[in-house]
Amino acid sequence: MKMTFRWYGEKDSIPLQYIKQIPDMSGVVTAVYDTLAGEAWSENSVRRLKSLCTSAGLEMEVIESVPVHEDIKAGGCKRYYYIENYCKNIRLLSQYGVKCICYNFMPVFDWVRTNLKTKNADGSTSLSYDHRNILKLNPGSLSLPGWDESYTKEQLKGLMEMYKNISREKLFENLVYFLKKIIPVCEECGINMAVHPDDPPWDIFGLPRIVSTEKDLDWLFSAVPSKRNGLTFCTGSLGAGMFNDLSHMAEKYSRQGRVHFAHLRNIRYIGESSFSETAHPTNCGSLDMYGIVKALVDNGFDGYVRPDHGRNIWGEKGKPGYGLFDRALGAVYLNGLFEAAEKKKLK
Ligand code: DNO
Repeated sequence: MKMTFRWYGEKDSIPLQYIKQIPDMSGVVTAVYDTLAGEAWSENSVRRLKSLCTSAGLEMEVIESVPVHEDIKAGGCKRYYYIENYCKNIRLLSQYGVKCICYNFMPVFDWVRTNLKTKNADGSTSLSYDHRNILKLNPGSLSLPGWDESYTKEQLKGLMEMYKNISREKLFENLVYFLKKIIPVCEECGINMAVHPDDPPWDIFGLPRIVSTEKDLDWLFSAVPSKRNGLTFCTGSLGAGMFNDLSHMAEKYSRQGRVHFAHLRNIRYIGESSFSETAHPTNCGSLDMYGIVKALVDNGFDGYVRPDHGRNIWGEKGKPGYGLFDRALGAVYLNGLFEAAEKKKLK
């Protein structure tokens, strides 16, 4: 297992040196942010990112994300062009030592929360999602850290219209079409694709979501059997659905060699389809973090891990979910869980 930390490139307020100071940190998970979603990345940008990481003593083996253009998701007429660019990006990244690419296939919107600053009793703040408030949000003015918006606000309306004609089945077909084109390139380049589950794992704003449940994942892996077609096991995303049994899924998909990357964070259920993000430890939320880590380790998981959204603590003014302090605490806690699970396995 390699512990990593998400870094938003040179514009991130967190210096690479601080990330390096987190004990046992192997590298960063990053991306090129100077290019529109769907376009080919420039070699200069990738080279620069890599050299910044290397100078800080950090690896750059995971990219999150290479965004998937809406034309690919919707099966639009320019998808050939965007898939071609995607393949170019895979090839380029492999030349710079990248081993894993995280992406998502959520139409239009990436992860969604209804409140970015929910106050906790201890004075910290967390991201939260209350399903009753979702209809009050204006999709046109939403934006969260890390969203790979491949559209302008003006195009948003058109996109929402276009998706009215796209069923779950069609979306799934488009995902399989995309994977069948790019996986051979991944095989050639030694890159694993790790789809990020829908967050939260249900349809939003009337848009279908198809990477939410065990059934969805089973379909996906049987449609494209190559082991290069894998998963980002995101506990906070899958776990937001009470219907997902995370220890079982961690066991099953790591045994199948599908888990290339894990986002490990905890949430607390505040209703059937509502939750608040918490500190990482099991005792702070509703998910059994040790049970999940143990299931991964016992079943041969040997991929990348990163702590996921943290609370904002100690007065830090970071990007919501992506400050330094709570994520660093999360990394240290997760390293402890892995050490315990790995030693137990050897006994
Ligand atoms: C949210 C992140 C997501 C993730 C993308 C992957 O915090 O986990 O934005 O990076 O869905 O494409």
